[in-house]
Amino acid sequence: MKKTSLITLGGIAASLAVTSCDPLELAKDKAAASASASPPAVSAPATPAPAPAPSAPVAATPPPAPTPAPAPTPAAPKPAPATPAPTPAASPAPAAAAPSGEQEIIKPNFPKPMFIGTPVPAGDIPNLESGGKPVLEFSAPKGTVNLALKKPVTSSDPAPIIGDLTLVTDGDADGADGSFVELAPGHQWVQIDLGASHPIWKVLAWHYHKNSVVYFDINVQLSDDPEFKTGVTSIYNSDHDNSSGLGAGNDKVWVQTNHGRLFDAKGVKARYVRLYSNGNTASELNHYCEVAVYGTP
Ligand SMILES: [Ca+2]
Repeated sequence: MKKTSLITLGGIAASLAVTSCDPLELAKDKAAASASASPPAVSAPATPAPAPAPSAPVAATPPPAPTPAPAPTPAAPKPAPATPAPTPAASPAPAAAAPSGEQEIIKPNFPKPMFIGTPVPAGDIPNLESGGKPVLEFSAPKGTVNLALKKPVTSSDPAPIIGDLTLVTDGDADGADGSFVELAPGHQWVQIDLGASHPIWKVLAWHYHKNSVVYFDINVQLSDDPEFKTGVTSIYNSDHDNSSGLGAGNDKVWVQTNHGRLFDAKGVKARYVRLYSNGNTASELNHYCEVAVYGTP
C-alpha cells in the first residue's frame, strides 16, 4: 500500500510503504473482518492531486499571534511581588492582566513503550527529524491543566474504522489495541471542543506508537471557529510541500513513540483544537491514542 502524497515528495520515498508483517495491518484486517466492511486497501480514495502550492497560504497560517505569554522562566519561582508600588490616589490604570507569570512544572503520564529503540522507517523522508529527544516535562503558567480531558471530539471521519472518537480524550495514551482510534485513509482531522475559549500553552498528541511509524502533513490548529475558517492559528505544520492545501510548513515529521509529541501554543486563546494528518509510512490510515490540551481554565 502506497501513500499517495509520498509520491509527491519527489519520488524519493517510492519504496517506503511496503511493510508486510505490520501489526497495524493485522489489527486493521482483524477489525475489517469482524466488521465485514473491509475498506479496500488498494482503492484508497485518490487524494486530490496536490494543488500547485500557491505562494500565499490561505488563512491557515496567520502571523504568529502576539504572545501574551510571559517567557517561561524555569526554576526561579519569583516570590510574589511584595507590595505594588503605592500608586497615587487617582490612577484608573487597569492592572494589565496580572503578568505575574508564575510557572509550574507539568509532568504528563506517559504510557509504556510498545517497541524498543527508535528504528527509523525505511525510505527517505525529506523533512524527517533526526536525533529528537523526548520531552518529559514542561513549564506552564500555574493552574494549567489538560482542558481536553473527556471533552467531545469530532472528525472528518465520523465513523472510524477501529475504535471511536472518545478514545482521543479519555485520558489513556496507551498504544495497545483497543486504545487507539483508526480513521479513514488520506487527509483527515480530529477536533476537540474545549467548551469555551482558553489560553492554550501546549498540545500533547500521541498518534500511534505500537510500532515505528511517521505520520505525514501534521498540522495542529487552534481557533474559536468550529469550522476553522476564520481566526486560525497553526502551531505546528509539517506539510512541507502544501500537499494538503492548508499552506506549507517547515516543521519536521518524526518517528512516533510512547512520548507523543508536544506542540507549543504560546498562550493562544481558542475553544477548538484541530489536528490534521495524512497517513503514515505503514499505511494511508490515521490514528490517535490521545490528545491532551494544556491550558488555563
Ligand atoms: Ca486515549
